[in-house]
Amino acid sequence: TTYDDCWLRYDRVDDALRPGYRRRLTHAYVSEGAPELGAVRAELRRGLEGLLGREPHLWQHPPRSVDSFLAIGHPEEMRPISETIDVDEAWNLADGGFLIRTVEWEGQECTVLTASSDRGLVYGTFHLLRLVATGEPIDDLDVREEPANENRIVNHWDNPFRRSVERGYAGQSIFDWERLPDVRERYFDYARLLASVGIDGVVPNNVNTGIPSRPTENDAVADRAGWQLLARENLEKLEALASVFRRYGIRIYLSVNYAAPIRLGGLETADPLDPGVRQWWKDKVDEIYEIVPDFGGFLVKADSEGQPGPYDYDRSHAEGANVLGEAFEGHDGRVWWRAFVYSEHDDRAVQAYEAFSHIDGEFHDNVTVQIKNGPIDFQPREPISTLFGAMPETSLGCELQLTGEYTGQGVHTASHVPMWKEILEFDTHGDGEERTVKDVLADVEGQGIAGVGVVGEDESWTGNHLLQSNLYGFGRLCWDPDLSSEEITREWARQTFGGDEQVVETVTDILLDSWHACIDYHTGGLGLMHMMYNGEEALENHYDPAPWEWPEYHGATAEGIGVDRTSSGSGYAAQYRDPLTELYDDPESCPEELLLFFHHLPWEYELTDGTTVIQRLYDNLHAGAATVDDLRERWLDLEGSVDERRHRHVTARFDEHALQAKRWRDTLCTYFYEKSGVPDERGRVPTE
Ligand code: BDP
Repeated sequence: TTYDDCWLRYDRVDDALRPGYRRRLTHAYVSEGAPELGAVRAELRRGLEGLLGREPHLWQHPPRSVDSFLAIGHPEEMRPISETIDVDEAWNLADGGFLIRTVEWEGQECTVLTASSDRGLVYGTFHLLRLVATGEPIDDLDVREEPANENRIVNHWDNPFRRSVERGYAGQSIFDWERLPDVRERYFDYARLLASVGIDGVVPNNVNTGIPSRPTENDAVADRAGWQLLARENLEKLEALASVFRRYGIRIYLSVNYAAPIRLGGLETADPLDPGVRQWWKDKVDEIYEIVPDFGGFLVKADSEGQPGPYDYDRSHAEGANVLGEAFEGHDGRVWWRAFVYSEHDDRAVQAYEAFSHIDGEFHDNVTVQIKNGPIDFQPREPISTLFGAMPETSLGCELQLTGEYTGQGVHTASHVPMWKEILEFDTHGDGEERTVKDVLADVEGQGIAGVGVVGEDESWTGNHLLQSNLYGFGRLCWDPDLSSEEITREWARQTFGGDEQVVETVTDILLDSWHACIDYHTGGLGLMHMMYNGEEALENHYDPAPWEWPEYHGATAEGIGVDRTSSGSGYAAQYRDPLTELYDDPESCPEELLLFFHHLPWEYELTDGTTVIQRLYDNLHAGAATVDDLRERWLDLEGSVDERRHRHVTARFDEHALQAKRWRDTLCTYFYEKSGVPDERGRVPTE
């Protein structure tokens, strides 16, 4: 292949460990039947050949002449499993869960891998291969794993046909609709990457299904936008894609356009209460299932940024979503309805809550409301969306962004894993007691986590080799939000860069330190955000600094900075449950890292340690850029320990990252100085 294997490199394990692994894994008795078991066998061959230098012998019955073997299958299908494992325990595992145990069977040692579902066997296989790839012992296994989140989905913002990727920084879309139903090797490899970390759903097309995101002058493909994927001829293509992902236990979904009954069905209206519209959606969903029997469902961006929706007919979002939910009755599918909706309110932070909190409990069972982690838009750090504490009667999904739209776009090394940890661990105080976002999510049926995709045609998949860790970390956290950022990052580094401890430690530390640096040089670290350049629509860049462009987001004036979002200001703080409202309302108790998100304060307002707001901004902006220099140095020190190709690639990214961090630092420092007239105590910010 010409593209990278990411964390599935399966580099040869240490000589000292190899004999032990070989003994246990060279003979494998694997059940047959489901397409997933074909994937299990193929991965064992590929993985063990790489790791152990020898392909395993695959058996269709228990191998008798060997001391030790691996058995993979469903609890009742295979005697070495049914006779050594509590079959009920295995059947009762949540979908995707698996057991791996070391047992003795008829005088032979046996490593048993079993699950309640075919995808569980796939996950278990990847888990076992990961243990080997990270040098863990496998002689006495007792593993029981179940996913914490029921749905773990990647949302691609890929524009079909034109193959551009909205907010994609790693080249063209990997999905080639013109050539489908021909399938590409890349689909298999992508499915393997996803399944290896437990992701079970893929939405291959952009939520913006109607308007092309990057218009060109002669836009011949504008009429071949994502909404057309629902057309019969494209459903055949969809099935070809689904047939690849199905082997890895992954279901395919579609982003749909709310006006599809008009655009595609030729109806006069898309009013959700119109009987003809209801029937049209029902027929369409039935038709999809005839072609794609394990279709996952729809993702909908409605009434948002130019997309049509139920507001066009004066209907609520619950009414809008339920017509789709009903269409899925009798099918195992789900509607993911995004809460990314603006309202009339001046403060954008307030808006999604205004549109959704009052319709809690009104959604059909098979509708999930998908909420972005923060109230603005995937900024380097945001407070956690108030909606997570406000919709106890609704299936909720949390939407995260894997791609670095506002965190350096495939160039900057910015791990999102620590940010996601902070989000999932945040206590919403939902029902008056401790309820973290991860608990809120885990408690209802039909819930899950969705991540906006990051891959493209680039040989590195993600535009920067180190950013593969965000795809890896996303899957691992969806599976087990209790894992620490450090565990996840180490695991990833070990599989991606091999067993040299110095390399693993350095890469892990670089990534763990990268998020704070990113916050500091992009925002000054006190809760400001959205200070990026937008530009002409066709160029929308969101990459360069331009604090003058959207002053309403930072509120800088001659007197002070920040936005009053307290209960008596825009009211955003009042959308939280107690005691959060109180906490954020008072600048004395508001956490410093969000202070200027909630408060407009004088430039020389004193922080707890006596430093002024303006001085802290200068200091943080400088600290962020300095950390990037340091991350770059640490990476440069790995020259010779990391293969040249990847070392050179990441070095080039770091060179640009270091420049860009200084550009942000200098632009923001100068802007704040010009607004405030207060010089930097340490003389770093030019005063003329
Ligand atoms: C935005 C992104 C835009 C997306 C939108 C969304 O910049 O590209 O279409 O979020 O999430 O802010 O729908």
